[in-house]
Formats: sequence, structure tokens, C-alpha cells
Amino acid sequence: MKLLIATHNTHKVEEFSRILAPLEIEIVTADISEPIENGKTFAENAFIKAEAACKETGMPAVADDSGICVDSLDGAPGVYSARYGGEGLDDRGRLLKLLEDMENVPEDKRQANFTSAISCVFPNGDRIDAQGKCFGTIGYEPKGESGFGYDPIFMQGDISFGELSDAEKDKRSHRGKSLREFAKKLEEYLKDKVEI
Ligand code: ITT
Repeated sequence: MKLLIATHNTHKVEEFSRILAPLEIEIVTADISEPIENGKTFAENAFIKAEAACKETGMPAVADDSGICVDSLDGAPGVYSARYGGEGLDDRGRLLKLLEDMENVPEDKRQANFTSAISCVFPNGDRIDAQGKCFGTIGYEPKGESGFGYDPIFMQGDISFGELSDAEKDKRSHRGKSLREFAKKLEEYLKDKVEI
């Protein structure tokens, strides 16, 4: 089976490919349109992206919607993580904006989590969903060159996600957790299909 990874984020493609590598399916990408992500939750947006890609290509499609939720900012940036601070900013600009917004937040109030919602939609309308979360704190300055997005300011203890190897990030991350749960559900789903 070919499974389309429905994302325009090349870092996500790399993480999907790494984490889903043990599955015996062919993972592909395609030049697909970007649907309007107007869901209120990560899960709604993941479904919007997967369903749009499945309809456009006729292939089973899997999408991730994810972001960083900061306790002291009432869960912001949340589903707006990719647009935090406005359309003009890049990854670096967004993380610097978040650091600025947290300038006066004390050490013991800097808790945050990364959340990833996965949705996979099949041409027959079947659907598989999964979620993953990981917890940490927001640092005071960017640390490390690995990963992407907010990784350099997301801390677990003294180490940022930007300082982790790929394998270590996959072990700890929201996307590692959501994709491993998805992989299990997909294997079950495909097994049932063969048995029918
Ligand atoms: P697609 O919608 O095309 O998949 P996107 O980058 O726009 O790509 P999202 O709408 O899900 O994806 O936005 C997620 C944002 O949250 C992303 O741009 C990052 O800034 C941040 N983010 C998500 N996962 C992350 C991770 O593992 N490490 C660091 N930042 C992450």
C-alpha cells in the first residue's frame, strides 16, 4: 500500500519517514494543495489536511497538526503555532517572539507541551486518528541546531529538543508518540482488511 504524507513541512516528512520506516508500506509525498486549517483543535486540522489530500490524489493520506501550548499563555500559541506573531515571521522569528512574550514569566511558571494529532483518511472514508503529547518548559534562549520550529527553546531538564539527536527526539517527542500509536492502529486496520 502507498501512503501519502500530506504536509508541506519537510521536517515533518523526515520525522514521518523515520518513525514509520518499520511499517511495510510505501511512504510517498506529492505536490498537493494547502487546505484552509480552520479547525479549533489539532485533531480537526489534521483531519482537514488528510481528507483534502485523500480527495485530491485518491490515495490514503496521513497528516499531522501540531504545535506548542504554553501554560502561562493559556495554551497559546496552540493551533496557531505556525502563524504565531503574524505571517511575516519564520521559525526563528516565531520562537524569538515567544521568548519575548515570556520575558517576565518566572522559572516555575514556564511549563509547556508539544501536541501532535495524526489523522489518516482512506478513499473508502475509513479513518484512523492518534495523538501524542510531551511535556517540558520554555527556556530563556535558543539552544541547539537540530530539529525545527520551537525545538531550540523547548526544554526537558537542561537540554533543549534542538540539542537532541534525531533518534532521541523521536523517542521523547509528541510526534514520535502519535506516530507510534498510529503505526499500531494502521497495522491492526490492515490486518483486519486482509482477514475479511
Ligand atoms: P503542514 O500543515 O503542511 O503539515 P506546518 O508546519 O504548517 O506544516 P502545522 O500547521 O501543524 O504544520 O504547524 C505546526 C507548527 O508547530 C510548526 O510550524 C512548528 O512551528 C511547531 N511544531 C510542531 N511540531 C514541532 C516540533 O516537533 N518541533 C518544533 N516545533 C514544532
